[in-house]
Amino acid sequence: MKAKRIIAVLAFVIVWMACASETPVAPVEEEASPGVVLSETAVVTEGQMASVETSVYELVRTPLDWKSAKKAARRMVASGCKVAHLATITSAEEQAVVSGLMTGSESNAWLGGFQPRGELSTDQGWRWSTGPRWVYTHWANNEPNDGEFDGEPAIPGSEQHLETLFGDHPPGRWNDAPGFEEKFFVVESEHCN
Ligand SMILES: [Ca+2]
Ligand SMILES: [Ca+2]
Ligand SMILES: [Ca+2]
Repeated sequence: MKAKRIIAVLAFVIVWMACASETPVAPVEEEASPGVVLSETAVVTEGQMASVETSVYELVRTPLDWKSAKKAARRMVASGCKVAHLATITSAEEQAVVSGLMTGSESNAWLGGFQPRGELSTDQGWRWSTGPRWVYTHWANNEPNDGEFDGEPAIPGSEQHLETLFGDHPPGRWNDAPGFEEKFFVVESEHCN
């Protein structure tokens, strides 16, 4: 009797294990379409989208500091694309698309450009967070300036992050700004269908 019972228990365990191993495991997917909560700090409320070649650009109207925007952007891959990041602008063609987005914006927006901490020259050392060479630029008049205006001297190292201007500046021109300021940001998704 005891042996039969043990065999029955063993059979049950084997069947249970077989079933368990066949249970499909749901794939873990990160939803990143506009309108979803992306993290504790970033909620996409409404975006405008435009595209050039295989990239898609989106203006995200959620003010974040530069570092938080950089982090949030990586999780905001547009539908049909493979990766996303704060926009890197390496041609006039790309700039035209971003200028178009900024024409309809109500605030300035972060791009993926920055100067490393400790770079005290105003116009040297600029780079893109995703690596492409810094060649094309689209600075507004008298920028970058590390905060110099109206006779106030520049404070070297005070403006190390890149924003694109909205409204009458004219839209799309670049400015160096302090990274702690909270601004809209432009996300570029790449390798899109
Ligand atoms: Ca780009
Ligand atoms: Ca600077
Ligand atoms: Ca500036």
